[in-house]
Amino acid sequence: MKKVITYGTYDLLHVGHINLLRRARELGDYLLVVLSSDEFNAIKHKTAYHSYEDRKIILESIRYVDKVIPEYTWDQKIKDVIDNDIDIFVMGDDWKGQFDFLKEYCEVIYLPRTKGISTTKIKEDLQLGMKNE
Ligand code: C2G
Repeated sequence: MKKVITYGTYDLLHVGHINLLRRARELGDYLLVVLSSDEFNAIKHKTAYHSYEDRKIILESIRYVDKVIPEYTWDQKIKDVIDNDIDIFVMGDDWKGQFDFLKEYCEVIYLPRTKGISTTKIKEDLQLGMKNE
């Protein structure tokens, strides 16, 4: 069984997230999502609208996702890859190169981001009373 791992906040779920999760899952047979805790989001200078618990329930309902565990620090990736017997690490290419240190432990793949959508854009557009054009 080929196991894939990916990380993220996954707040205000949108098609960019789904495209990433679908492509990541299609690279193997099992997808583990390591979901940023509310405390870790603060370290990333992000404030999620949904709590960790709600973001976890939402992710677990997605057909491409097999398991969700918490992300507490920048430094847990090597342990996560080893402990979960991971074959492939996947992130959107806004992170290109940032996680190449994992190549010692698994395949590292950066997938093209989905253009025109982001959680930040959703928040900004809503404040302006706009919809996604
Ligand atoms: N993504 C994407 N296209 C978008 C928006 C996001 O492909 N339009 C991808 C990102 O590249 C990332 C995943 O969706 O791989 C989750 O995005 P975020 O929730 O913004 O994750 P981020 O805050 O980048 O967390 O340790 C790593 C961090 O936890 C990554």
